[in-house]
Amino acid sequence: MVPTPNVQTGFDVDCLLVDAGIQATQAVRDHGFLEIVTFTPLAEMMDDRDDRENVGREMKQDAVMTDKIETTLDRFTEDEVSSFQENGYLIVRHLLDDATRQAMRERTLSDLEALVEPIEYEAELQYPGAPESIQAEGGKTPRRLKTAHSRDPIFLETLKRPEFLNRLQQLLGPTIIMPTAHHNCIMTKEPDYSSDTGWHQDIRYWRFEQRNLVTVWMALGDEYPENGSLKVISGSHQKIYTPEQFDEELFLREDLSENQELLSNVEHLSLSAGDVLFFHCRTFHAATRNYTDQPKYSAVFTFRGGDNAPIEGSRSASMPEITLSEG
Ligand SMILES: O=C(O)CCC(=O)C(=O)O
Repeated sequence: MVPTPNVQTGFDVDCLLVDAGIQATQAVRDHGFLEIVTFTPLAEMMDDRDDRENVGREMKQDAVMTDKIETTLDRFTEDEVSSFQENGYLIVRHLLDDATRQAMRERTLSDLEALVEPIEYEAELQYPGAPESIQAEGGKTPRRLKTAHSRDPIFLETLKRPEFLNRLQQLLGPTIIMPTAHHNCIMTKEPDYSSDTGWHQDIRYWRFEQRNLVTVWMALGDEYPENGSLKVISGSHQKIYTPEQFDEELFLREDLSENQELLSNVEHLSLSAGDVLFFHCRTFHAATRNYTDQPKYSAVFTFRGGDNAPIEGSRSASMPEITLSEG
């Protein structure tokens, strides 16, 4: 099998850029194609730095001119958009640069240390594995740090970057609005007292004019099945379900024969630190508790387009929204 050549680009390292260019040229020569696995929005990086402008332009031009290059610049490729539409989710590897990820992680650790509210505790939801009550041993184990956007400007600053915003616009249209009532949190999965989340669609408790929202899930560390990474059912966002397929909390009933075909198509996702998962609000997903001795953290935000207002009086309309772009 021919190995997939790849190139990593970085924010701060000039020589890496030059080096990346040499590697890229060599890879295309050797293999006839190139996959850029880590991308930094070159245009943005270079626009900020006049003295580097020419190098950036040349590299960008090389990238678009070379046949068969598969690239993840600052937007999805057409294939990626099709893949998202077909499967209801898509992972972009290393979309989050290391410095940003570390800053998000540090904020997470300091807010956890001081238990900065608002926090949702595992005990509140009583999912399998959660402590019995807030007073029980491990009862003060957070499940998510809520209102992430107000904890640190880094979250919104990052989401406004072209590599996030362009992609959201490709999926939702030119206007991108972030409801702060949903997700907008740092999901935490602690080793000893975390819980299992059953199969669900996020839209189950949300109320918008259309059932069309996209969630961005940023891995602040590695995520894999043992520490409770997400599992998804590919294509499940396109199907129609009857109320009988769900339990009273609107989890998919795993005991029903009519749900078995769906449940036989589970994909276990693994994310490396800095990978970003985009998924549709109707895509079924679930996760186990964290079976390792290290915590897992993910920053999670949800977005709608301009033509999809929350229904008045619903929880979805109960908190302010943040406009990231106006079409
Ligand atoms: O990480 C998990 O346990 C799942 C979280 C989740 O699906 C959600 O909050 O919607």
